[in-house]
Amino acid sequence: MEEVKETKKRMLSGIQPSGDLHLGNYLGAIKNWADRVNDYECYYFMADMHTITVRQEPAELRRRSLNQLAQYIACGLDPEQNVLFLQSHVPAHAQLSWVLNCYTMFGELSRMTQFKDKSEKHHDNINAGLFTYPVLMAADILLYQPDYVPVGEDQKQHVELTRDIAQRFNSIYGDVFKVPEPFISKQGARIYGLTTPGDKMSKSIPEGCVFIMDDPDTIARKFKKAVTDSDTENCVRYDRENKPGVANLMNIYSTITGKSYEEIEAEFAGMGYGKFKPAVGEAVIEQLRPIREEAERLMKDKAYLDDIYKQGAERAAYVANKTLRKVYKKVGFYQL
Ligand code: ATP
Ligand code: LTN
Repeated sequence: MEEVKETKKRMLSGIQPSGDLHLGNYLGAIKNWADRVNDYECYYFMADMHTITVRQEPAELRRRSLNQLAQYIACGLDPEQNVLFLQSHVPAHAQLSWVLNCYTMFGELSRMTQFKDKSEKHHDNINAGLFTYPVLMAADILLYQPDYVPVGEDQKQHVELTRDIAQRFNSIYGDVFKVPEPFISKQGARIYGLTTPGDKMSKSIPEGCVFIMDDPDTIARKFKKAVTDSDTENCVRYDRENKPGVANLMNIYSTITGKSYEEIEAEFAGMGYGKFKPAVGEAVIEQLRPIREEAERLMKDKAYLDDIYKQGAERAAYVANKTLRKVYKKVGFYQL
């Protein structure tokens, strides 16, 4: 099995354990990741070190770091086939980050739009970590020599900076790092808020956000309250421009059932939104039910989750330390 893996391209991505997972995260990201496992060697980690650039409640961070692992596994990320680990369990991330700090320019970091956004949002805590965050992210990536880094559009600038840092380092010391490509999935469903179909589904608008741990009644209620459209047509028809709420519900329904928009229109012809909204809710409830139940079961099994994190950290550290040793040697750190 290991031999087959060697020939696969490698993928790596980080996820901040900063909130509960929702339907947007699931349909837009995790479900696709789970489907990729046969084609790539995949590394996914919880970026807990990144979350403290913004103040966190320590007990909450600890809880989410474990619960999110349970939720990712329940969503289909098999811990045997994917390397799943917690960033702070692999010290090489912090170690390489320091070295890369010395190969990253102040001007480059000043241009990062996320830094500008976050320092506006958290103007009372513009700490140095917020500024050097992209360097830690570059270290996260380069340690594993991945071919691709699947990220959302908002992280593309950070992956491009990572490429620049890798190329700069390589031009001085030879081929130390693989220069990775960002992997921005085009067909990745973009799910919008149920109450705000103009904005992406987000935990910051909880009324319109379906969390994967929501119970069936809560999900049904959220779908009942979903915004459809302000015309009087009351007809299930795909029109993203004029009927964004209906289009969003159709997209959710289509992604879950595999039905095309035409099939959905035919299925609900003459029925109106009163029937359509609960039907989408029902499909989501049934899709999430086994995930929630499995996550609940795993969340109670701390020993199992600890073991996954332990194994993940070992597998990750093996690869990461290899790169780190090479870097330390190249920059001239005296080796024992
Ligand atoms: P938010 O904070 O707005 O609730 P998020 O920040 O939790 O969303 P991220 O942590 O940025 O989400 O992203 C995790 C993954 O989920 C990313 O790959 C992102 O593209 C994806 N994602 C997040 N929200 C959506 C959505 N509404 N539709 C599709 N994909 C999404
Ligand atoms: N910055 C990313 C999370 C992240 C990441 C990474 C993604 C941290 N390190 C390495 C890909 C590769 C975010 O906020 N979504």
